[in-house]
Amino acid sequence: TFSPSAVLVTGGAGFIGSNFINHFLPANPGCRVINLDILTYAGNLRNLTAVEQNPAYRFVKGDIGDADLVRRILAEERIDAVVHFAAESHVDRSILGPEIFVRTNVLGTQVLLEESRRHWESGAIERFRFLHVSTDEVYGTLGETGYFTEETPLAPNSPYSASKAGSDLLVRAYNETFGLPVLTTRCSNNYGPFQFPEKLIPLMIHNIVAGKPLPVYGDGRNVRDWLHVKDHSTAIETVLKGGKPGEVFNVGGNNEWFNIDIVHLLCDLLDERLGRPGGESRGLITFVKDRLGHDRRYAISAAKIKRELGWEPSYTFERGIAETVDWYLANRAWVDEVTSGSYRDYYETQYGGG
Ligand code: NAD
Ligand code: TDX
Repeated sequence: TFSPSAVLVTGGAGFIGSNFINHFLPANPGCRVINLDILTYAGNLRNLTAVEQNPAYRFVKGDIGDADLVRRILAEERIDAVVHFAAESHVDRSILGPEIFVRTNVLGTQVLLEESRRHWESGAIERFRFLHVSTDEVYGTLGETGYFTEETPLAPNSPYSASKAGSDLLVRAYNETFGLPVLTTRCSNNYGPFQFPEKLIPLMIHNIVAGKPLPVYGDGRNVRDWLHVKDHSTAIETVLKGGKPGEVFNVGGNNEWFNIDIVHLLCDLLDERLGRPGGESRGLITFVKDRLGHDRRYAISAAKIKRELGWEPSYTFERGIAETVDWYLANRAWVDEVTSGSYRDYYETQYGGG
């Protein structure tokens, strides 16, 4: 197995990246983590207060598309692994403005790959791994049955997923063409602490607490497979250490839900915690215009990572969602902070205020 000594994490101030660092750093004493993040609306250093004093941790504010900066970090820190989270990640934003998705997700990944290749070919380090964090959305959409496997052809439907698929193909090409030791993970929908309240679960929690309308797209019968972000973090660590370079690993929770059922569940959990009469929050549900190009169903087979690397999720959904609801209730200051300013502008464009 591969055990890195200095990991460059990109996008480590975002939802999954920060959860990954909070897990990985204490679990791997002796390994340094350098977090490169440009701090867009989605990046928040408050997600990292648990590690900021750790001498093995360093934050660098900057752009993955800045080749000189990336080159300097790789060389000076003697990086032997890159775990690449940095991206524009929200589908609705990609419909409103696709350009930044191509710039960050496609061009940014290309810069990281190119600098990684030069660093690795320079012989400065003995071993190297580039782990690219991707999504099940690159496979497109499923009907009522079936699962995405690692062999499912890529068929992205949104500007977001198209930009992620573009990055996946560049990662593949750097392996085929240059022999760069890359790994790709494709995970289903994550939930848990520090998720920006533009995504379904934290948005619904936020609006239920505030007594605001709960915008359910279309008929609410789109299906997503939900995985706790801590389980995603252990999957990434497992693939980084044990995966064979050049390979793709799907990651999922085997946990499919209709959107409307998730919203009902959150309403009921919060009614209980807020001491509201049963059924009250469900009254906030508002069916709104469907997302353009809205994928009907995602379902992922995580059989390969289980079979080859022995990874399995540890959270049940029942426990994970209850803990997540409690986390958002206990961390309202975090939510207030990230929902000010530019978030409001976006929210108003997407939902027309409310
Ligand atoms: P996020 O939007 O919460 O965080 C993205 C982070 O990347 C932010 O901290 C942001 O500041 C940073 N970033 C953006 N552009 C950058 C740039 N040019 N240079 C440096 N940093 C930059 O996203 P997330 O939900 O944590 O997702 C992380 C990764 O996981 C993404 O690549 C996403 O495609 C993938 N993914 C997400 C999910 C999910 O359910 N959220 C599921 C599967 C895969
Ligand atoms: O207000 C809403 N109402 C609603 O019905 C929002 C925000 C979403 N939805 C629906 C759309 C989707 O069917 O809920 C489902 C989940 O939506 P998102 O939270 O936006 O996630 P999704 O589009 O499935 O993409 C997510 O999972 C895969 C992440 O945002 C991606 O980064 C990841 O790649």
